[in-house]
Amino acid sequence: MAITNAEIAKMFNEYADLLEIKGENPFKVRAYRNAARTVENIGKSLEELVKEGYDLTKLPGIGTDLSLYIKEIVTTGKFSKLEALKEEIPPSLVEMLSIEGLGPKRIRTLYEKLHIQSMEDLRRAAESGEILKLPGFGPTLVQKILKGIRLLKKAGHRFKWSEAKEYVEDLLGYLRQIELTYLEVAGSYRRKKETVGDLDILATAKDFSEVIRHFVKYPKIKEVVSAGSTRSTVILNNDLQVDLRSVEDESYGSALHYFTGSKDHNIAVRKLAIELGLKVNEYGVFRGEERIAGKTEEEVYKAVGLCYIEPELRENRGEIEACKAGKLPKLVELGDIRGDLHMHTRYSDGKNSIEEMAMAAKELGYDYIAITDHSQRLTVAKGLDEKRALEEIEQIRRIDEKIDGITILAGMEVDILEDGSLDMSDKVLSQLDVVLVAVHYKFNLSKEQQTKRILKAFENPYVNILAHPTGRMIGMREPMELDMERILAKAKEYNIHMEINAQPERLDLTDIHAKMAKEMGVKMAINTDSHNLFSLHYMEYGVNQARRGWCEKIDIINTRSLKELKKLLQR
Ligand code: DGT
Ligand code: CA
Ligand code: CA
Repeated sequence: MAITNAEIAKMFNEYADLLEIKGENPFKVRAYRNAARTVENIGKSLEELVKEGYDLTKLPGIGTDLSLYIKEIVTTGKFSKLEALKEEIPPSLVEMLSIEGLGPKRIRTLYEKLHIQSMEDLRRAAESGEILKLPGFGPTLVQKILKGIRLLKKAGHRFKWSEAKEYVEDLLGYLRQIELTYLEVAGSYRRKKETVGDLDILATAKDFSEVIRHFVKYPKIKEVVSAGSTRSTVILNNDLQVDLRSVEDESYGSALHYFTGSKDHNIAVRKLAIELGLKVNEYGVFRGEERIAGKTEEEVYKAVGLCYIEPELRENRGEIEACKAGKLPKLVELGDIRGDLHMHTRYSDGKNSIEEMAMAAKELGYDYIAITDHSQRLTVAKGLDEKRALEEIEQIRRIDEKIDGITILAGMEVDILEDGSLDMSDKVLSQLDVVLVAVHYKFNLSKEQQTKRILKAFENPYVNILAHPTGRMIGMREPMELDMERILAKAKEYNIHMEINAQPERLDLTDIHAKMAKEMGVKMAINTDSHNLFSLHYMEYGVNQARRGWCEKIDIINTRSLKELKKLLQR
């Protein structure tokens, strides 16, 4: 693992902070800070100096001990003394260092005098005014501390990809008002992760300082955290952090690759490079001093003996091996989708009529949709009893007859009851074109019970699709405990398909489960579960998740023609 001087300096500074919090000898603390400064400023890679056998003690401020620590860090990537010290000190105290106004000395005072060990302790002491009694702690500082705690809390918050997208589109539009050579959002956003921590934007331009000046004037900014010559960080009104960076055009591909991540993917790529005697970083691929690639990502991959890998696959979950074996998937695309097999109407808890949903889907260019209102147990959703179900089927048939250019399939989202039986009679199920089954209550059964419940439901011969299989709601509800492998094996046996539910807070199956399903030969349907005609476009989020799950067109049943789909809906 290559390590930069900046990373080494950071470790020494962190170590100095911890020593200071601990109340160690100030001379010792200063020695590490000096060493950090030296490391930052030598202008030559310490890693290379160590490789060349250079005597590090010749560097200012580096004695025998420090030279050994540098060697340790360069060879292992770790500073064991720092790791050990971290064990000793409550992690919250370290976290407090990121609060503006709190340095190691003040944190030590808080710990010693008021026994503050957690953020909660700190907040209470700040709010009660207790902190004011300490020497050097005035009202302005207390306000700063309270604000810092709030910011830290928010930092733990991740944004749904769909939420981030709204901001991204607006922000990119704004940035394009000035002349840019390249502009791209990298990071987890580009990898289409279900949630993103922050946005990492990469841009190049003739005059980058102008880009930064323009960027920090974006109207939706709440706070400009920093604005340097090649880099700026801001917080948007919704608390989403955005990092904007620039590199030279000739490094653009390398920087895009580096900042797209994931970190694990980058590390794996870097390892390959090292085996080839190359060095990869955000500036290029180098053989010695010579840059051999870096303008495009394709070039970077080629230089380390790989083909281009789609961002959604860059998680170090086998993509590098697959590429080498010529087995990378050709990922499904939004344009491959020919219909949507899960949506609700006013017959249950939807907001639009069958006709309105069909017309909206036709606008999207779909060949077919399935109307899948809820069954009776879901009383809050005005679920259908047998009589109303039959009535709706009749309606669907009539409207399908009337509307040209799209086929409306009669379906239903049937509740799986606690004992695994279905909330609708076979008499009704036998008349439907597609039957979705789903769990909507009793999410907390044991893994064994929950798995059995679903497997029991699969035994009903009319079941086609398991909707939102784990029931998770991002940030709100944990997934049910399930033996997914057993469920997928049974699904394969019975020709039942899994849903990738495209609702931004569901995205269920997850990427990992989707990959597992694919590997086990289970097909999936990407469905929006729309409750009004405006959410039919959620399909994009489902496709993102499918792509992260390595799915190809062939793995997804609603990429098929109606005729082929109907075959897949036979058991
Ligand atoms: P996020 O923001 O938490 O959703 O996830 P990312 O993947 O966007 O991570 P972020 O914003 O911390 O960093 C953006 C990319 O920069 C990351 O995907 C890979 C690269 N990167 C960041 N830190 C490191 C690092 O320490 N080593 C390597 N190799 N790459 C890094
Ligand atoms: Ca990020
Ligand atoms: Ca970032």
